[in-house]
Amino acid sequence: MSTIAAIATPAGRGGVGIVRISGEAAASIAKKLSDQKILSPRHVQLCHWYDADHSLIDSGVMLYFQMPHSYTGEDVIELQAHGSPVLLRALLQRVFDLGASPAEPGAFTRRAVENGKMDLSQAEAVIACIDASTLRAAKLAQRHLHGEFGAKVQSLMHDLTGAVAHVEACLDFPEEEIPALLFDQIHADVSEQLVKPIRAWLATASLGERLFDGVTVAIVGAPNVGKSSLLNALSGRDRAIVSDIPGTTRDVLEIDFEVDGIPVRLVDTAGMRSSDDVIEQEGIRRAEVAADDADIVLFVADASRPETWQVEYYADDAVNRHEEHHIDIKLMNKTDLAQDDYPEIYLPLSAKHGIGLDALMERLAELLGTVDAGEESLLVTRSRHRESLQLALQHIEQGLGLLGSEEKFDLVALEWRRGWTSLGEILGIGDIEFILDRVFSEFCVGK
Ligand SMILES: Nc1nc2c(ncn2[C@@H]2O[C@H](COP(=O)(O)OP(=O)(O)OP(=O)(O)O)[C@@H](O)[C@H]2O)c(=O)[nH]1
Ligand SMILES: [Mg+2]
Repeated sequence: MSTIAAIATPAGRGGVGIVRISGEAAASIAKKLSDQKILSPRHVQLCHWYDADHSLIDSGVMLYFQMPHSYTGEDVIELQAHGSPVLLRALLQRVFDLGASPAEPGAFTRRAVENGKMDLSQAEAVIACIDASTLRAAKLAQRHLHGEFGAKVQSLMHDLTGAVAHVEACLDFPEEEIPALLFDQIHADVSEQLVKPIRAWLATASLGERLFDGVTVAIVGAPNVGKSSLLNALSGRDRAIVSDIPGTTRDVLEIDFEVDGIPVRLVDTAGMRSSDDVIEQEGIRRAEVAADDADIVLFVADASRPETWQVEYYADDAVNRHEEHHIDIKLMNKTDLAQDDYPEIYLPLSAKHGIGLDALMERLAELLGTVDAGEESLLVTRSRHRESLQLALQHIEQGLGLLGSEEKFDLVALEWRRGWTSLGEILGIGDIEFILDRVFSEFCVGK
């Protein structure tokens, strides 16, 4: 494999910038580049790095990780230079001139997988760690990185191998010699050790994926009910313009916050009503789209104006298809002004005085399924893993269905082998070139 190099720190200025080199030529490139002619593995070496004309590019710290004790499993050099984009580019160019080639996104981690340093699910945890936007998600990714997730897949694969072995052993015997009870036992074992846990595991996927992908929550309702006030109150920032003039918000406004560690994009929209104003009409149209696209829709009404309570209030309006929207939570705002009887379905709120926000957060958490997360380390967090688990389950269940009929042992074994392959794909076992391409396309350069 060629020797690769890239800047591992993010683009832009910073205190320190790192150039990473991995491969056979890494050490010799480092020696040619610097005034340090003896590399000492796992030691911090202060050095100067020079250009071809012997002019100084930068000075800093060099680290040498000798194979196989490195991230990639190859010889790795890290040059910790000043975080100047121009100097880092010059340093990297010099490394290229000395024989390294540019690293593709994720190339270092891909080599780590190919050299057996980590399995594919751990490599995905690396990107998940980097991409996580809440601490809960980042901590979960850390646990996957340390192999708890992979270990569970391996134990399923182990149990499935056992089941295949049992079935295949039966193939070698004439039917009449196989005790009928044996099949009941295999059936029970596979149901208990594989079907049940995989089903339970798959049930965690919606929360797991949400922790990383996040959800969108749209706030809709009539003008002047306090939608923008709610956005400000929830985010704790004075972000949206609030006024007593109906039709204040005309555009769609988004802010990011979190509910129980789930990243939430909160979307404020224009109040819905019929309007002759073309700009307001466009705002209302965008509000419709935002509500359509949202995972969760909050409907806000004004306690002091009963005409804003009914979602049907909008129904006769040509521009408004509000009734068609799926509304998840109905909120009665301005309960500080009026306590009139309103339908029980509404959660009471006063966005202006911060009342009712905790109950709203609780309801949101409930809807997002964050409660009862159970064993966090075992959450399925990636669609790729979910798809492989679903496929594995399908094959295992198909095999189970065939188990009753004795002529079909070979088909049972075949289905279960397919199931095994699907599980293996999660860890990157088997013919995985296309899976590697899919996984590593999501990485950044230098990782
Ligand atoms: N008394 C009281 N007034 C509130 C409350 N929430 C909002 N208001 C007031 O209601 C008015 C409208 O609030 P906004 O947040 O701008 O309402 P909106 O729904 O975003 O209005 P549009 O953008 O026009 O659709 C402002 O004067 C707010 O101060 C509340 O809980 N109690
Ligand atoms: Mg508004």
